[in-house]
Amino acid sequence: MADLDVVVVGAGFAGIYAAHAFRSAGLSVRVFEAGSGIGGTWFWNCYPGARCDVESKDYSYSFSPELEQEWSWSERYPAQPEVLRYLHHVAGKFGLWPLIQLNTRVTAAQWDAARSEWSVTTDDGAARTARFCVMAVGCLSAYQVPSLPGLETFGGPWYHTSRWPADGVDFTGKRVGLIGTGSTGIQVAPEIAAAAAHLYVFQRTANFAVPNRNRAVDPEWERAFKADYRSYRQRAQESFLGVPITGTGRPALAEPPAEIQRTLMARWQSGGGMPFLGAYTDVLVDRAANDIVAEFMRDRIRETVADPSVAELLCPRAYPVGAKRLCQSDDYFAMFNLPNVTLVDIRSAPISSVYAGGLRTADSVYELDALVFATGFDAISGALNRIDVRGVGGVPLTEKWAGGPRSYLGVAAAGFPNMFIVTGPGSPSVFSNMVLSIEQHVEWIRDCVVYLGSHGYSTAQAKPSAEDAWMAHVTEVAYSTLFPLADSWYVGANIPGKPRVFTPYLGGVGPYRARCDEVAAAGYEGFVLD
Ligand code: NA7
Repeated sequence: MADLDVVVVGAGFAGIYAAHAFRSAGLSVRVFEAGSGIGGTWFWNCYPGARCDVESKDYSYSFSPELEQEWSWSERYPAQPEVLRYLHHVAGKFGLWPLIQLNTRVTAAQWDAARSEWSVTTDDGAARTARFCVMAVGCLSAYQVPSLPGLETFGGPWYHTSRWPADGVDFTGKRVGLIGTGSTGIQVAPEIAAAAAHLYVFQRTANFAVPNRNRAVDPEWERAFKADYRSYRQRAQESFLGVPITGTGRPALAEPPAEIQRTLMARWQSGGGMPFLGAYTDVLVDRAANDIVAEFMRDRIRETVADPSVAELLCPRAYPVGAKRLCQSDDYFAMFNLPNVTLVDIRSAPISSVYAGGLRTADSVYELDALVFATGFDAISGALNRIDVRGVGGVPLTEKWAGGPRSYLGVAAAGFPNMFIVTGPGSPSVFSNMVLSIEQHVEWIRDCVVYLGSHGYSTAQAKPSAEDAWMAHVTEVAYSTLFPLADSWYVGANIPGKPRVFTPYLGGVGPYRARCDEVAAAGYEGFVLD
């Protein structure tokens, strides 16, 4: 008999809720977490300026109305330390600490067909067996540092934003080089600029950013909002993104130009990426509509950045707006007006090497005391591929995914019985409010496990045909939009050699939930139950 009913890998939002959900269903569960604290992505990404780009009222668990009422967020967009405090509160309130083993990295998971159980090995050499293995490893966990020639010779310290020293870094008086201008680079740059003698921002691709208009939560507003929280959550579950936003419901191309400008400006003034991009129905599917919004955003850069040549360099042109994650910042573009900030274009003159005293590009040399990499992640599949997962017949997951990650509904992979993935490839995952999607996935997986037990089954395995059909649907939906036009981490383009597959499901959170419910109601259609 297996040691446990369920092993959960990872103690971020997903693993924490999984611990609660499985235990509440009467199952024995243990969570293994590599970090020395809970929080997953929110534990590791403790760089200055780290902030969620989904509003706190949405980026929070909905499973407990009591939790919902008792917790107060201080800001519209929560900063990393507050997200961690929230997760600690949740773990304490629901008595989850005894279920979580920190400082323990899962290195391997092997399916034992004879015993119908998983054998899970951790880096302390221990092995546990469990009937079910739930991978809650996160979509943005496996960070990447580009292999720059000579990095090992650099005389100063270098950091990746996703492994930031817990006690911070003092850049006072330092010349700092920042590589990476995605969501993370845009958040960390103004913080470094405020302390450093000089900040050099090495930009390969200019990115779009909308203002946050972050602010303290008004207690009056909070009271009124909380009175309606339940029905708000219901609307969120049925929505497209997991956040109920109100668009005009019209295509931009059918709107008079002056009206478009008024609408976009109103949304720009109130801040936030989802309401801005969601203003019109055609922005993410029609290039002409997209161009109107992109030009509006470039105009905002031009009116913010004093030096016209710097402004032009900051104007994104390489991809349709929204096709890469839309960045959010209140101070990134204005930062380039500071005398101690220099923008360096490494698209036209790439970085050639790092040397002891700094960094060389194709046309210049930059003397630096410290380097910061905000260069992103091997997203969605990276964390799972770093575990030696072996399914039926000892087949490695990396072999199954050699042509790109795939799964049925984003939660189960053919050939890997009783293994479930929370927000895996093919799930709305990063294209949704992650917390809401995590709750939906965990509850669906829990219900499946309970169903197996109550119907006398011991295993569930996705059928290859169901997986093929789901991934074909994921691809079809993606290619009906502008998303595949960008070299983004959504398609794995940021990782040299990674197969280009669009894995997040763009069909919407509400329809996805409905499909999952149908599958369950049909006795787990698309699965072989044994
Ligand atoms: P991203 O969005 O993947 O951004 C990484 C940035 O690093 C981006 O500007 C990249 O330029 C740049 N990059 C990556 N590799 C290199 C090399 N080799 N040389 C120069 N520049 C490089 O990661 P983030 O951490 O910012 O955000 C990830 C998600 O977290 C975000 O989408 C939110 O969902 C939260 P590129 O664009 O590839 O030219």
